[in-house]
Amino acid sequence: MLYPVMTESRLLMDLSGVWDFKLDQDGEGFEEKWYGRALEDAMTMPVPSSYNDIKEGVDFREHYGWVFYQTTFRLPAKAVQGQQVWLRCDAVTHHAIVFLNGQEIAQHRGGFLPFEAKINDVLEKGENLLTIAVDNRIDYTTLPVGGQADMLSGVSVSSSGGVTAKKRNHPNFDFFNYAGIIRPVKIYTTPVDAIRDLSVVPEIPGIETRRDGEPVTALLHYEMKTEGTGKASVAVYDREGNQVAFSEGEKGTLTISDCHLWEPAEPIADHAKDSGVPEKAYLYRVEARFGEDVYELPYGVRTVRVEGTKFLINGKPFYFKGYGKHEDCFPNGRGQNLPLWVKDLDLMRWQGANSFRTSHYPYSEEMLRLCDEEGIVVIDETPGVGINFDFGGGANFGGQRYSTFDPEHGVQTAAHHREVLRDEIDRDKNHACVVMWSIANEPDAHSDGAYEYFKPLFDLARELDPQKRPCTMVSVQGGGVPGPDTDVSSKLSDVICLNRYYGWYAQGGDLEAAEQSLRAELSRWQKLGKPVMFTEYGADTVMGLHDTTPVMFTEEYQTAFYEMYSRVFDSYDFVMGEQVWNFADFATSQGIVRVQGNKKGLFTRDRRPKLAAHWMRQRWLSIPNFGYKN
Ligand code: BDP
Repeated sequence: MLYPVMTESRLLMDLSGVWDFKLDQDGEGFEEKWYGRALEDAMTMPVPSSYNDIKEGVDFREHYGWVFYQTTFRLPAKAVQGQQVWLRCDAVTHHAIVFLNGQEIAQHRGGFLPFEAKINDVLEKGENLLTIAVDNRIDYTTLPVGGQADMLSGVSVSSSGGVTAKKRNHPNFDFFNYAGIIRPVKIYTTPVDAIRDLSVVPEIPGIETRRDGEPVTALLHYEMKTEGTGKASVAVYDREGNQVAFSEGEKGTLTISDCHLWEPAEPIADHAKDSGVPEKAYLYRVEARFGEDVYELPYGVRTVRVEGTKFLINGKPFYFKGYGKHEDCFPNGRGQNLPLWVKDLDLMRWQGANSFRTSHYPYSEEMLRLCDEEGIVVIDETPGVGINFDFGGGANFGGQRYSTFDPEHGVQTAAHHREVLRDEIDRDKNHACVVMWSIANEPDAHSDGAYEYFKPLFDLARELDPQKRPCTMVSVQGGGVPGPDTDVSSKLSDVICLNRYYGWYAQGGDLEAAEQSLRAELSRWQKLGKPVMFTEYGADTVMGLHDTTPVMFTEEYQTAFYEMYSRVFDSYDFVMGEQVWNFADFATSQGIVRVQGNKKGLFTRDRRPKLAAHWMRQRWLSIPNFGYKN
């Protein structure tokens, strides 16, 4: 699905603002048709934002079920006359039903990807009443997965005698289940004959043997999907606005000679002198035309490929330095926060990082566009998290010991997983920053049924992605002796991505033993001959806790933990990346192992650096983006 932009043929209106809002605590909103008239006794609520922390009280934070959002708008008649008019929701978490003037126009499952509906037939000339009902319930059929009791609380429903005051969500994942209209709602127009999709695939002959600085010719293979009739063409413009390539037809190849490649940015040496737009993250403007319709795309030209134990960007071995992250802040929750995201990328470049993973769901399109522009490399993850019944018992807390993929009692997410993967690739396929798909985070990769569940998803990703990026699934520490023999990612992933907590959840406080286990495991993976990177490793650290002996939770321990892991990574050539857990502290459900959230950030939730952030900065500034391990 194309990101909506304003062009000479398309209008774009953003309905962000303060909307009316009501919790449907007694489950009567649909029966009473709240969507058919102005919401009674409504309160104010910003859009976009999660609603949970905006208003005070447990009823908001722990709400279970539906809420209703409502706003009104009028469209300028002349501007929409003779045009297709679309309403687009960038993300509504997790399940949405959209009504316009009392009529249902869209339903959508999944909280992190866009959906849209053509609204011409329902639009009124004067005021239009838009209502979005949002459900935050998660269970065995949703992604992320909800379980039967809190994964983190350590208190099962059965051991409390089955007593629960109110129905609640029980996330089988370690981040707060923020909900609401978390990204903008937009209206856009297109002419009747219109471009519906555009995909652009780079090919750079000779890239693998090219020396830095040598001129390159790039071929861009493009394909448009259109509706109606019209003449199609695509042009490419450089940063100065010069046309550098042109081709006619809905499908074709554009040739850019002396092409500027898109490359990950260098760290910012001097923030005051930095222009903000890294020279290396070069973006062209691709302009597609079909009849009267015009669509444009910022586009970076680069190649990505795995060869042996190397991850090649533009034919050169890239070393990932960065983080697992979250879209998380106070009080927006997972709601769009442009100032924070720009700040985050600046902090990354301050720290010498070059990448992050969109743990554990697709991030906002605004963020990916920023990463294209700022030269930050992204591993793009689906919301496939919590597909693991071994995990803290959260999904399996009654003591049943069902297997994750048990056909009757296990997860029922396979069809939805295909749906989100399809939509995510469709949305993000053109981003230069996206270099790999992560199909799931820490699924149960050891049980019977894991291969059968994941193989079709890998096949689907490889089939759908026009750029054929590498695919991975992020491996959990578990399943007996961790390593390639028990973990199906060894068969499926192009890059082995490990989340490891030796020195924290295992061998907590004993970094010497942790180092031995880490080395032992790495030598097991080495035999596979695939690239290995760490997508999580970290220690909870409460800012301000210090000790002369590095003990758990202190800033000294976090630093010692990262020193140990870094030493180990440096001694294995096939380890081609390190992404710490986490960029910043973040909110989680309540539980006995979380002190107001997960504290494994290098930065606090309000982005102040812990001791280890400075240590990591020294390390990463000395590691080049390319050729670190040759
Ligand atoms: C891993 C998960 C991540 C958690 C992290 C932790 O992938 O979501 O937040 O561990 O426990 O299991 O900090």
